[in-house]
Amino acid sequence: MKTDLMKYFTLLLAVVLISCGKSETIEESNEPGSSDKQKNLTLNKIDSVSKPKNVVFILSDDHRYDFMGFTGKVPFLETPNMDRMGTKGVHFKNAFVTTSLCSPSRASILTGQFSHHHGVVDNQSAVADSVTFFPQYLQEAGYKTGYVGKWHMGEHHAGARPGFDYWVSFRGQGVYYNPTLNVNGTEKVYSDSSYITDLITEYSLDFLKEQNNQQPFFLYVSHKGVHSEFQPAERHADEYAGKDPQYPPTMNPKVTGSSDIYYNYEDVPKWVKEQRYSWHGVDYMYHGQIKFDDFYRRYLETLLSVDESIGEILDYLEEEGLLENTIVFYMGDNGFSFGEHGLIDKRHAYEESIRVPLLLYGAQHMGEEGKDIEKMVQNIDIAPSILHMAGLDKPENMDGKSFVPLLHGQEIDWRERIYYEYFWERPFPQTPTTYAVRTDKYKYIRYHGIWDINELYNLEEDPWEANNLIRNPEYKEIAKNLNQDLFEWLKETNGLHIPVRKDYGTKIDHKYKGTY
Ligand SMILES: [Ca+2]
Repeated sequence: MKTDLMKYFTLLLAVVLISCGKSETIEESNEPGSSDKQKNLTLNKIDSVSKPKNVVFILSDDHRYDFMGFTGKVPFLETPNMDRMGTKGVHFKNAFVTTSLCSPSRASILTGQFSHHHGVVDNQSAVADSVTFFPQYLQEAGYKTGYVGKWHMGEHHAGARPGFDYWVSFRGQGVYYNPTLNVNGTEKVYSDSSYITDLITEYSLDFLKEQNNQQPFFLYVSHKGVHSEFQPAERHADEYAGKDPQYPPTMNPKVTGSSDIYYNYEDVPKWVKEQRYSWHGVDYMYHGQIKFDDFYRRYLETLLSVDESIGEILDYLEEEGLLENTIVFYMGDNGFSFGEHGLIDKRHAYEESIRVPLLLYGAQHMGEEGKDIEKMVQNIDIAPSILHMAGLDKPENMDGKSFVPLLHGQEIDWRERIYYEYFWERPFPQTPTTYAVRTDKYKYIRYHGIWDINELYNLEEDPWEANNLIRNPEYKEIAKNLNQDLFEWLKETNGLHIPVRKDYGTKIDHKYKGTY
């Protein structure tokens, strides 16, 4: 087992270094549409909020929306602390990202803006100086703010970014074991098999121990787990050995077994069929170096320490009586496919990629216990919502909207569709530039720059997105309207441009290996 783990670690460390373009960080600023030069950090107050809430925002990496114990998706998976949040707090059952990739999504969370607005469109771009992170407004309003964990927007340093009084982070993706951390400006090198998730928990608790009920606080806990070099804590290694993964019905071109779904493989885009045999496809995943079943089990094992971390933070807040005025968030930065459409990873606009877990706890401020919210919310809503909890109105340049009224069961004008964008990047050339619009019932996906078929799904009848209806005459008007709607959104939000970055990094591309 140890040898296997070492091999796995070495391989995936290489992947991480490559996928992050570590040696060639692109630092660009003032891209069209990304500029918000105004730095007035004073926001209007919301009178109805009598006392600013403390907020702990816990983010995990690549955790898909349904892999939690209480959803029942994976029968043997146990996540008691996510279950505690999901069943006693608030479960947003329809939470989505606007771009399913680490850095762009993280930037959207921190700014309340679409990727084409904040300008972080890939995993290499740094954030322009003109961009404002919502904790900067909290600081201005008198909050004590802390950041612990993965930042991953610009790889050149691990130092403190604007908006935080307390700072613990690392460069880029970091590592699971023996990390080098920047702890409030001091480099700390671990060499004692310290595990990153546990360190993030410890530093988070250190911050919380300095807080009280006198000054409001905000803590951003940003996990490395469960990003794709999946390495569980030693105490969880092999926890799920021998457990069988569930293979989704679209994993193979011909549906087999007990599934009775109709898989319209003829109308699967060519790029999806090709990606099956690539770094991010089930037929040649990680170029043959990892087996699907092991990959699946390690992901779940790695998730266990994230769940424990949530539990430690909840326990501390409860024991200290801080939960009275504190709201805890748990969210993923993007989803992850495990075989759906023959794919692994994220980026694309299928459900497993764009959906994320989103749970809130501290329910005494949010109505009855164990509330499910069906309305579609997105990563761009986090910043306006947390500002709302602090009694602050969102700034005009945020694209998202506070979902706090939904927590209180208020009838408000809410979005009926969500939009999605992903921009092609050189290290993983298998996935094209993608736009999508999704309603409660339909999803329209449009690809840019390739000669391929677009997609339309009836999600109510076809939750697996197995029957592309784009060529079905009965759905032609629906596709046309959604297409028009998509482009109206892009026009209205200044998104009618494709951001191009300087060429960088290594293509993870076995077909045209070594070429420029
Ligand atoms: Ca991620």
